[in-house]
Amino acid sequence: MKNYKLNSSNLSHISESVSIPQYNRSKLKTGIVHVGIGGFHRAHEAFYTDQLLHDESVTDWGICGIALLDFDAKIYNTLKEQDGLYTLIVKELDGTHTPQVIGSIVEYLFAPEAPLKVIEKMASADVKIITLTITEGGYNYNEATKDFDFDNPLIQHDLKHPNKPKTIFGYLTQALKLRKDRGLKGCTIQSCDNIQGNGHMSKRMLLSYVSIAAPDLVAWIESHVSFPNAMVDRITPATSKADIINLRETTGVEDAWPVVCEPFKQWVIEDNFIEGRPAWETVGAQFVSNVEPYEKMKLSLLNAGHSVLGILGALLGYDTIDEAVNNPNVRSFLNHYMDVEVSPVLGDLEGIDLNDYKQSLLERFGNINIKDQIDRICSESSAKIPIFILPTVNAQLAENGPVKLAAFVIAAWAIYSLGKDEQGHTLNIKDAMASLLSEKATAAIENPKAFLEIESVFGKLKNDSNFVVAYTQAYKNIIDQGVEKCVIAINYN
Ligand code: CS2
Repeated sequence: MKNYKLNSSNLSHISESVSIPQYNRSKLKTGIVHVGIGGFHRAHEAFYTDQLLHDESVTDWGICGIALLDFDAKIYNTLKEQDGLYTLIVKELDGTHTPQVIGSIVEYLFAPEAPLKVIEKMASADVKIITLTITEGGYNYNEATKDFDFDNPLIQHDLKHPNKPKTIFGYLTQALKLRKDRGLKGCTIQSCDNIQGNGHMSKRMLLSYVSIAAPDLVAWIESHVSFPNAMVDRITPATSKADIINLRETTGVEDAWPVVCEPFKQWVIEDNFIEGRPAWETVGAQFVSNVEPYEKMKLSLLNAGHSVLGILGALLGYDTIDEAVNNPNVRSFLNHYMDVEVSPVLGDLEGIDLNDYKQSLLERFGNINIKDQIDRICSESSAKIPIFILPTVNAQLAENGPVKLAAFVIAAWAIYSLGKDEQGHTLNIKDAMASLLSEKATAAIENPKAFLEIESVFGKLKNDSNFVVAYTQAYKNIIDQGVEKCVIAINYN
């Protein structure tokens, strides 16, 4: 088999071994600007959109992918060399791989190199939707103040240099200002991040910033921009070297950065698009009037489940989520956490069978082909735990309900933050708050409660005696006996 570099001119050769976009990419208008072109976007929104573009009457919804951070240079360069094309490899449950070339990203920009081009693109009359995957931490929300964090030096930079911004808030403000000044229409800003009420959060954070950066713009945004909430889902591990080699060896496609993902996908979107939208429902997305129950369910079961498996699994020395969930004691812990502490606070989930959902999560976590990295799951836990786990804890505490298992996970996280697993191997901690976490974790050796003092993560949780008692006991037990013995000994009644 001959190898071909993935790019537009090689598509016809590649089509013999892999499915390729069956539509004319050069005819597409860019109707969507997407910020954050990591694996998740390319396995999710860009995939749905690619499916939709196979209907050749759809020509308004090409995507311009924006790499926002310096760190994203590599992905930008890859997309540029490959004319925006990449391979999505679905890792099926039976172990087979289904590779497919995705063509919906038709333009790409590297913000640190071309900030004005990015602002112009976001302000373009053809663009109706700006979508975001900027991670949980990207919204610049401070849990302690429950507000926008103006102390962030990048935000201070953007206030001083509006035409050379570094954050999403600086970019959106300038682009919306141009739209207003030019008498153009507004647009939709659609978050695709794992945050409860992600549309509300985007709106609130953006308006906080605009109220200082460009106060005259606030009212215009309120009447010209919509912020739909959405629940997004598809497990997308980091691509490994083996994935790149395997793709080349089995198909001849040389793709510098393919994306791998599970077969499952879900996108539940609030139908609130002020300037129109693609008919994503024709390719499997669901449009509903209220996304909240779906978001809550996904964040507090799937994402929290991931964090539970990731943190306990890391201490146990595992590398991947399937290893953790396939340990029967850890699995049983997760099952009890979901049933006893999470399910009761989810409220009414009309039309959803919660038991089926939880069962399907265990299957997805257990997919041994996915090999989702525990490192990926535990990265940025300081931004994830407040969204995935603490709302459940707070809801339970408000009702005097059970929090023992969540407290166990937080205690395990405090021990994880010391940087070693139970065998003494170094853990690869990637977290914007890594140094504070490590400092508080060290203080916690003498006084476990010290870890809960990180208010921007835990809020006032340290003042709740029920939680503190359960947490402190769990901390001591894990130090004395290790995670496995503790989870075997836990009394779930
Ligand atoms: C994960 C998510 O980052 C995490 O901790 O839980 O990336 C998860 O895989 C996705 O939200 C799945 O939709």
